[in-house]
Amino acid sequence: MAKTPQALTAHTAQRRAFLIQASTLGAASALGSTALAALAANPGSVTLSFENGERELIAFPQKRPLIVLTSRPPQLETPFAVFNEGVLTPNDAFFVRYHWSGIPTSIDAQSYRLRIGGNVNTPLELTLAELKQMADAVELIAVNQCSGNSRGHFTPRANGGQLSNGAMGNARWTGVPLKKVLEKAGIKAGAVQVSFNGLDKPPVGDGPDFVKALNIDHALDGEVMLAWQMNGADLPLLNGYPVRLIVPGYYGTYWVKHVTDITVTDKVFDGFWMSTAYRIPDNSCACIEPGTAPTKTTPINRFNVRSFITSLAEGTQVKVGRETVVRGIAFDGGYGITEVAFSSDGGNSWHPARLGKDLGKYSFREWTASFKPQRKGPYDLKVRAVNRIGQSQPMTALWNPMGYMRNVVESTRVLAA
Ligand SMILES: Nc1nc2c(c(=O)[nH]1)N[C@H]1C(S)=C(S)[C@@H](COP(=O)(O)O)O[C@H]1N2
Ligand SMILES: [Mo]
Repeated sequence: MAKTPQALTAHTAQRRAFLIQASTLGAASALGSTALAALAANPGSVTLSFENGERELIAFPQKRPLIVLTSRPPQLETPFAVFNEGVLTPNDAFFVRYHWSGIPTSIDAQSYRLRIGGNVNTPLELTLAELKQMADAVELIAVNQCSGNSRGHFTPRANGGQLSNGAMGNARWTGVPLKKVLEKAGIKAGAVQVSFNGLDKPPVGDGPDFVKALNIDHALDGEVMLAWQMNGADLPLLNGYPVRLIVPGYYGTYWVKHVTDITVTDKVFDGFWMSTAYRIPDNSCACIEPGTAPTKTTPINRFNVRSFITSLAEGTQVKVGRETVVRGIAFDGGYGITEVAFSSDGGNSWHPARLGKDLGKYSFREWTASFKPQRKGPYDLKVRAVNRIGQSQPMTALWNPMGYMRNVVESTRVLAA
């Protein structure tokens, strides 16, 4: 396959994949649900806009064709065009991330048990039905985003899966507050953290099992949830059936899937995935000079601010003198997006975008802006969001060795003709 210039983005590749597909089917060339249906028929491949960005699109169980990073275990990225379908990410298009290939391939909801133990008065062992009756069900719209979302766009290259911008998704989660379940078990004095383990395992038994922990106050904040539904349907198997943890505003690494064991600890949990992996430079930008090593690290935590144009792909042609409504999404770690600015001249001048419906401070926030090119030629479109506490996005990428938390202001280059 021909090498793709750096300038192309994931959605250009996606669009090109569709056009190839459309031509083989003799279909019309509107990007949207028709495009995705066409892709489903014969998924093909895409080229992400960084080195070695060629990826297959494959439909795993309960999923439409998604961008494959690895098959064993499944690590699947959402094609970027999906984010323009709506503000909620459909279950069959939601990204998938696992660390170990020992994933459950079928789960019996009848024999599933959730155990709550450790530093508690009354250890519990709950069936799925019992968990669902533990408290009134609550719903929350929240973004799940992998720490390494967009990692493939870093230069110098950062270690880890070379992902474009599709390791994120926004869904309506249904479940019970973790707090209610922990209160039923009764937290003993001296509790420090709560750890979470799921059904998946390292393949050979000698790697560190994937276990994550939250501080006790965080676990009891009333927002962290044990969820069994997303977007009104059972969780897809690959997204954590029958129950997963929802940690609003926090990176996906804490959102443990197929959770079976919740343990209250009386000291800081020191498993590999907390003490060694998923750590960021312990400073205000979580960044260091490219190529250097951090002196002190801390567990990754809340999302920073991000925003994307979803309605126009890189390389799209627009008409001179005609108004185009540009649309996109913005989100942050839960303070809420208060402002989105749009630029059509590479960031020289900025104009406020209109914010769409507020679906809660953990959700994608839709925005629109009008763009009316007055002359022929290329335009560099940019978008930049600000949250309630004034945090925004950098104009140049902040680097760290694992390529976490990328949130640089993105560019979408279009051509007016
Ligand atoms: N059991 C289990 N849960 C897990 C993981 C895992 O490897 N095993 N990976 C975590 C990471 S790093 C991410 S980004 C999210 C991704 O959630 P998704 O696969 O539903 O998109 O799951 C988290 N929960
Ligand atoms: Mo992740």
